[in-house]
Amino acid sequence: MNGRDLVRSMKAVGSAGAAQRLRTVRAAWRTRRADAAGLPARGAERARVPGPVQDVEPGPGGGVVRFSRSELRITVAVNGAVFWGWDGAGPEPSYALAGRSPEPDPRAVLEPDKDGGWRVVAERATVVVSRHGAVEVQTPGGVTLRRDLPPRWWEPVDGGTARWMQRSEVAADARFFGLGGRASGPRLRDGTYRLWNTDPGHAFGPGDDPLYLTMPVQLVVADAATHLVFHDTTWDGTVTLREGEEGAGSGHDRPGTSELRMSGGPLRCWVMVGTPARVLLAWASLTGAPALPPAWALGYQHARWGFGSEQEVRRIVAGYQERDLPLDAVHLDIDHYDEHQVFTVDHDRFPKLPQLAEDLRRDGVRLVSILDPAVRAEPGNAVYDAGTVVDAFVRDGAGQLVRGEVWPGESVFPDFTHARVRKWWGGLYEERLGQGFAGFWHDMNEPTSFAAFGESTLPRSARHALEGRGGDHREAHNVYGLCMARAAYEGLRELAPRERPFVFSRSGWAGLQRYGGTWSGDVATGWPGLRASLSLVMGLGLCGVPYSGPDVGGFDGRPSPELYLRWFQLGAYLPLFRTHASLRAGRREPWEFGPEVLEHARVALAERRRLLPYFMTLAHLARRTGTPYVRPLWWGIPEDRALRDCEDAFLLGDCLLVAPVLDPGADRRAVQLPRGRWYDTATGRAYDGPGQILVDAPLSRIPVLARAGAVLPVRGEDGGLELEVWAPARGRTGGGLVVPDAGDGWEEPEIERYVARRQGQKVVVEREGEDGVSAPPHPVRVRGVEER
Ligand code: NBV
Repeated sequence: MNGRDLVRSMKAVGSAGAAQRLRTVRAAWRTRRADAAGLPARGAERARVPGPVQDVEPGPGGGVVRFSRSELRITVAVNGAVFWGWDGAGPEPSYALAGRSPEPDPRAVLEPDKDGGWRVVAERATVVVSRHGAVEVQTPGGVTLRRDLPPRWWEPVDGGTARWMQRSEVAADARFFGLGGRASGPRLRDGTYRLWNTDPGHAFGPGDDPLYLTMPVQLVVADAATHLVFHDTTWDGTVTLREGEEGAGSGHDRPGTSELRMSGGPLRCWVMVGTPARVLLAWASLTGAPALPPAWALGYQHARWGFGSEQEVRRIVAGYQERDLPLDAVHLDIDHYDEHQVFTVDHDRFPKLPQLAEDLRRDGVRLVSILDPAVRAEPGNAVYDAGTVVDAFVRDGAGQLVRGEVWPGESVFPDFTHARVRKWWGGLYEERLGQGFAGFWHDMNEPTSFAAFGESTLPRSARHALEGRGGDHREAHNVYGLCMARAAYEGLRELAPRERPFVFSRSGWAGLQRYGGTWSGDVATGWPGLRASLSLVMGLGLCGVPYSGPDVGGFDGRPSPELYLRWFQLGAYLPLFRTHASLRAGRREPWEFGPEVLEHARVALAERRRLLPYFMTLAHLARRTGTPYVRPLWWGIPEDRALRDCEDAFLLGDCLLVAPVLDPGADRRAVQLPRGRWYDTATGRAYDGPGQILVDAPLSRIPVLARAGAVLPVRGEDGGLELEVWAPARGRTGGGLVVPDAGDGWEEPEIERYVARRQGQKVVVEREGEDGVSAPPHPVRVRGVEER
């Protein structure tokens, strides 16, 4: 009896739990054994610092500064980003970069600084290198944003990868954001955050760290400027953050600190300085424009692990239709596979999947398929056999296939760091397209292999191609999900060239946005989980991945009707709006929580549908500028310190401020307003920021405020585009951008620009074009004219 048969027969006799335990113990044991044999033992180490400066060699965009025991290469790129790398590290090769490294800016030159140091002066930042290798980033006006102390390496005496540490100081008033998807943010408090994509193995809450999608990206917001720093190293590491403190009265300021410890990989980083918008623009130009989701992926989607059968899917879709609730997509989880094997269908329970897909599509509902990377290691399994032919699976140092334990049983893992493997895997989506799936949901791609103790992933000694350079899982782990997303995206572009691919992935790394989005993984059902889900969306957006959203209602258990509703209302304003839950959890259809919740959920669904043109516009703007749809309140005013600390509300684009209810029993809540006039969209009442206001938040809705002067595209009652315009305050003007829907292909719609101004009691809206202004080609609805 092989392992899978054993697992099956144990399941059959009702001991699935024991079977699971057996699998996990076996996997953990394998991992340990593999690493003991495959990784060099860590012997004695020698510490190293750069030492004193020796000489310099100017080069394009900067140059090389040589120290007695290392050298530092600095290059200012044409997009304004600054690169530096120690020990000869250059910007390439890199998994984060969208293509080649940007060209050096010829205007930036290396020049002597005081005390024997050197500096590079660029348009947006000055980089000063001290005699002993401290590196300071300053604003063009000379204010220090970040000071990196000389790095320190620890090199194994017998050769091998050095680990290193980089300690940095930031302004006392600075706040840290980013590091990928973090449950306890978006503002990252004092603590240590690990850089190692991890399936926590249980539904997570704010205390769980790390999660599925980490990245060495910090966005640091301070009075003087915002900067983004990206350490382009895929290895395991930790970042210890400590916010600074400003000296009161005559006291001194204590700077904030960041201490990055990496277990290997190059010590190199990119820094971008400016406003948040500028910084994210530079980041997107470096790591790639966010993929534009098809319009339906901006609607409402419903998933569940365990729909179980075609009839059940039809029954649920009919449930939405009977109640006249909009639904744009249904997601099928691993239970529609044949014995959990990816790229298969359980024909007993899903006998006519293409027919189901076609019927749903006729009703405007797309089907989305989950995809796990693990492939059952069994001859006769078509995916395994085909993968074996192209030598697709990860091997160990001895050339043996690395086996893990995942849903299909004993499994092997495609090595997505190999172009040939990506090509093969991408081609497999043809089967999915043939089944009628329109979108793809990548799961378990940290990658996860069950383990009872130790780490639930591949052994660190597992070998990977790493694009021909060769290396092991220590280096490949964090980019496994990213490379799987790339395989899918590139495959789909070939298989269905006329449609924009829709891929979202649980794991990923810097640059994931090029291929698609993500979701928050298995968030725990509870009020803390609700809060964590907002933290993840905001944090990921600030790292350049703008499309994400939580499992509305939480992944496990059963939310109270109130919690479900509040989650639903928040989800309606997030890019990915999807209800989903575990096999073992309660149901998540909006009618499962009583008639009152259903009516309020209906309102949220209708509002989401009404806002679709706005979401489409935000998706286009994210693609063109890197600006996330969901932004922290400080986005346009990073110098407003009260906003920097505000984590329970967000801006949806330029026009709306959404203040979700995150606590039980609340029927009003405080909202921290940025400066300017804001209208409560439910009551029309105007408020003037900055400052804190108290607004009603009855169960029927969460507070949403519109910025005075905003012009936002909405769907009119006849389905056509309308402009909703919020009256500018007297003496002020407003405006907005609209990118009309151009279908799910590649057509590039033109951005429409509108201006709004007040003429007495009237509000005039005009379209700005190259030849002057004209009347808008869409109906206009003005709101908020009657002032309080
Ligand atoms: O495929 C089953 C689930 C899925 O529903 C969920 O969204 C993923 O995050 N998956 C994890 C694997 C099992 C988790 C216990």
